[in-house]
Amino acid sequence: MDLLDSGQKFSPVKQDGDWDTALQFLPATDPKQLEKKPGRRRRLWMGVGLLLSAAALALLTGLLVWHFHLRSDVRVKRVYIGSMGIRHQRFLPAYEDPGSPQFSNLATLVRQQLKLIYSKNSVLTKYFKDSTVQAFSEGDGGSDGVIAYYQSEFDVPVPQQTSLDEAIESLEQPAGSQQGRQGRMLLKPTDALDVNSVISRAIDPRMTRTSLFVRKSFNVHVSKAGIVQSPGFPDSSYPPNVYLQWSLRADPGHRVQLDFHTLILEDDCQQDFIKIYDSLAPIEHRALTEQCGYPHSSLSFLSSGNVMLLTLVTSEEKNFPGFRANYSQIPLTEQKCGGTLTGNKGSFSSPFFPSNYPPQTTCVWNIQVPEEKFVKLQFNKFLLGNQSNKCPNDYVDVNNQRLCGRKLKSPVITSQSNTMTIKFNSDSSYVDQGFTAEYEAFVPTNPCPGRFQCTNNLCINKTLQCDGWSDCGDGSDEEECKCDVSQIKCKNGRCKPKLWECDGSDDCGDNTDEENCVKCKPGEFSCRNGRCIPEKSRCNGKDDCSDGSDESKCEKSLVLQQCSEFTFRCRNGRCISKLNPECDDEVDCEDGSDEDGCHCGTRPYRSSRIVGGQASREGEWPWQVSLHVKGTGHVCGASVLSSRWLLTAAHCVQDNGPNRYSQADQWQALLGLHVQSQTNEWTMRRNIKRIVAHQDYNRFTYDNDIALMELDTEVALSQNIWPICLPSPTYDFPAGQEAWITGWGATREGGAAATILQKAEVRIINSTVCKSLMSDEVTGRMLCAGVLKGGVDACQGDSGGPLSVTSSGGRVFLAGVVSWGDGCARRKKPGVYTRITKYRSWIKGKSGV
Ligand code: 4AZ
Repeated sequence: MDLLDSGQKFSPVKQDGDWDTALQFLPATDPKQLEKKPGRRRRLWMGVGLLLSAAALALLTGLLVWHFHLRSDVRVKRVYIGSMGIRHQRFLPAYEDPGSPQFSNLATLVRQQLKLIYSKNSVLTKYFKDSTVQAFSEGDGGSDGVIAYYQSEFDVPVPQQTSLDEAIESLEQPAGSQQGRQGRMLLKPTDALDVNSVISRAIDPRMTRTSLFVRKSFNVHVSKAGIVQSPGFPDSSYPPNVYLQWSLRADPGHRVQLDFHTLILEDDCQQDFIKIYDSLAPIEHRALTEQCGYPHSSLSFLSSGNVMLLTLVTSEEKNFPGFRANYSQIPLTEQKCGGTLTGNKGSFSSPFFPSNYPPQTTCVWNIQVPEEKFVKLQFNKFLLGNQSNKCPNDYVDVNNQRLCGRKLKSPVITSQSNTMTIKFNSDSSYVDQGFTAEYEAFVPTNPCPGRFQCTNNLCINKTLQCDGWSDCGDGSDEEECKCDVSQIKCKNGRCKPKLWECDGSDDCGDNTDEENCVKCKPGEFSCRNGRCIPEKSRCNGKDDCSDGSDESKCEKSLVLQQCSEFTFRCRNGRCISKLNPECDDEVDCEDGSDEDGCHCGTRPYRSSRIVGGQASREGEWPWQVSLHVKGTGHVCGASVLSSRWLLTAAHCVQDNGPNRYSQADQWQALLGLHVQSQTNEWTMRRNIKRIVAHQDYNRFTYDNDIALMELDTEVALSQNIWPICLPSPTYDFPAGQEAWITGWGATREGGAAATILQKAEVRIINSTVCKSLMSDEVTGRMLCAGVLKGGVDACQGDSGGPLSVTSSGGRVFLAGVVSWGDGCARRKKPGVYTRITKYRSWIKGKSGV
């Protein structure tokens, strides 16, 4: 279900009476062009009319083709947005007011100067129409410079558009060219202004859409901190078909800082988006970011100078709540990056981390450790734009090797001496969150004293070696292990419990534990039902095994003739072979149903008890709910499925002596809560209208421990309240996969409940192993997760809460609901969860989600 489309409705705001529709600072066409013509009504003439219309259409198409492609004299309007650096010009406060005579005087000089510049190029001078100056700001150089922001309009024959673009770009001279510094050659004795740089780019075409009938600009001084928000926020959605811009100015010698508190726009950036510029005009060259949808990266931005431009463009349909952002200013001198780092270990990060780094910034760190030692360095977070060859934009340079792109953890980089130099560089556009790095000195002959050295040079505790998990990240701690009698030896050298052999899941990582289960010949595939088929018949779209097992877990999605328990069923009833295709941002079903209802499982940008866990950050688990019994307080957890429905455990809603927990009026749900008894503007409190516990819940065995709760009124989804994705019946959560448990339950067996929402990482545990470990029965409708050496688990009060798993595409799916266990966090006693894949159609049937 598309939540924002169906359940949650954000009705478009009525246009505000005082909106300035007259202020046209970007080209817009006449909205009358959009009016529909009245249709023909008389049936008798319909046939004739259709014939004539077809003929007219053909004629019109022909004319248009001739008009635009064959006639070379047809001209189109082309608009360029630019900035001009002017030296030896003091910035006056009156330059901020376009109505002041000082503004007009300087604007006239800039327009003359632009005309002069264009007159020196035959292409530009031929097609130039006019320029307008939109704003001025203080120059980069400080007291004696001004930057003018302008737009120039050209009328150009269609075939000449490219040469016009080239001519405009040729105005920017690369630094170090024959004429010297950028733009310096533009100065002639006749010039009225001392111009030192000119940058122009064609405007983003989405900003000149004909449908944008409202255009408005706001000027904001950020010397006093404040808030900018989209019209109507948070009570109603932003208006359709608008171009809005906020010009943010800090005091000279300061940067503008803009931190988004909330940003919820339409998913399609072609329709609705915000774009932020390191400039007062939307010059593509100075764009810092473009955002749409519900981003979960850092949304805190800094300018390089004292100005920033925020723009919002919306379309006719699908309007969402919009945004709210806090602005402030910080002194330019506040950025302390780079320097000499000494000592045996330490850490450093890109400027302003975890905010996005500012553009046009360079920092250099020199690490110096004692003479007999070498340096090793690891980036823990590394988010520097797109990976590209030679990293021409933003990069980190370590020992003269450039790194860029986005990775979670880098391999360890080592030096061959006691020094290491790291340089960070950002260019003029598109920023990212940056990096954090740790360094450590080591003795080259003994790099990991008392610890195990991974192939990637990481050091880990020796106890983690050969424990079945890959702790190094490159698997080297699980290679060449001596296996004990209770283990099997995988071909790749790893040891795994014998119990995991032939259980249908590849625990070794090279499938050794699943081979030879049925004696199939080499080159054959063993079907789940014991049959042998040629290996090449796997994933060919045909059910060669007759149980479908050869057509599951395929990398490519093929539409299959037959469905099986291992394949994903599209809404049109056809099945596909790809593993976990739902909400992976790739359409696999012919009817697109694998990507329907995917407004779920994403986290807000800000992310930024359980036993053995740690406090989570606010907004990190927006689907987590605290269920309170009125007059008692927190009792159980739950997960948000939609703006109306929650999912919890059936054992939470069973009558217990005098406690009538099965009655909806006993409960209250707190959504968007972080700290118990500390609600804030994001916390929503709702009464419960209806409880639907599973009809086959067994209070002795905890089988079918699942229940739905319907809220009495819908909640608005926000950065702290967001649904988790539900897996389809064939979604695969393999043993060994990482999962997270969250809740306000007890922090040790028999202990007190947590105040701050806790989180802990566990792993999915193989069902055969789990059944052998637990004293009570674990059914196929249950799923085990935990840490077998103990110490990490869900506990009393966490029941009903989510077991969250992040898919390869980055969305979070609900693998389980906290149900039961043998105590809490005991060694070899995993937690037992309700297996959600078994209840997908039950949930759909009862709630419609
Ligand atoms: C409980 O009592 C409970 N260790 C929940 C989970 C677990 C144990 C007890 C799992 O709600």
